[in-house]
Amino acid sequence: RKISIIGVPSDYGQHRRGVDMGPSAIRYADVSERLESLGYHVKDEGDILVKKEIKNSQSNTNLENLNEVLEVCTQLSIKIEEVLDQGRFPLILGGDHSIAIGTLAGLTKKYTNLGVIWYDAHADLNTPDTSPSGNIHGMPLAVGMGLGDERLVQLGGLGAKIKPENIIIIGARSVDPGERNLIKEKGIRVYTMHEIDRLGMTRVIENSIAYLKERQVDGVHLSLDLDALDPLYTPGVGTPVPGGITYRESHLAMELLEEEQMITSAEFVEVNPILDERNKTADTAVALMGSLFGEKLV
Ligand code: DIR
Ligand code: MN
Ligand code: MN
Ligand code: MN
Repeated sequence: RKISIIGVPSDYGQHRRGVDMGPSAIRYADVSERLESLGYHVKDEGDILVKKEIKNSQSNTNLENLNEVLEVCTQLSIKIEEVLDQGRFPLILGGDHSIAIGTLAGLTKKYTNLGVIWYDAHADLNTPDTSPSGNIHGMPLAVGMGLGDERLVQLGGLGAKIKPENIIIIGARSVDPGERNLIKEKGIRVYTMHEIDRLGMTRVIENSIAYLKERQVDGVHLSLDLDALDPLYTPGVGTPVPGGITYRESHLAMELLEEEQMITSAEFVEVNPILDERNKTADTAVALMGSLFGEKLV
């Protein structure tokens, strides 16, 4: 029961500054204390070094800040490998969701049939060809499958890291046309808000667990974008989308995953304290971590 916290103060995957302060906001919300109180040995590994450069707002590419994202993700993947070698649970604090490219690269040094639960309002399945924004935070899941820019795909090892049939997206309600095509083409399992409303979160998670067991995964990574929740609960995100998952549904999801003891790594991303209301979004992130790591009222 050892957890390593890794902060990744990067905002290079999108256009809104401030998300680089996410790790600070989450630490301010007492993440270490919360997890220690549950009996874990928590080591805060500090932050991955992210050089602060003046972003080129004039840039006109479909891969914004590519070199910076590559550098951050390379370092992160190395750090995660190190933490896994020590037998510790990697808990990554973002930063925008582009960091997941590094996370997946690091994790798949150990896990060869990794399952991924992508808790997000978005599918993050764009490639430079389909991206409407050029923002790399909209691409990490595609990169994980080996699609998109070669430099991103080759990061930390050869090619695809995860199989499309090992991915489950939960909470989607803003999906771009290219992403929709990819979901259909690859048969990726998606629980949109419609399915969450219809089945209820209990069945969504139970079905997800059964699905991943059937896939015989050797680990499951939870990549939780705080914009999966309704902006009512997590206003401090760069791309809020109304009609999201509730606070209680999210706790329930974490509690059900904890019961199953299936999650082997997690990341909480897109916390932007500049856009937030009195650190509400970081507080919610830490509360959800509490449930994910076994907090019980009685
Ligand atoms: C959009 C937004 N699909 C894009 N993506 C976001 O830019 O590719 N992902 N916000 O979290
Ligand atoms: Mn731009
Ligand atoms: Mn995302
Ligand atoms: Mn999102």
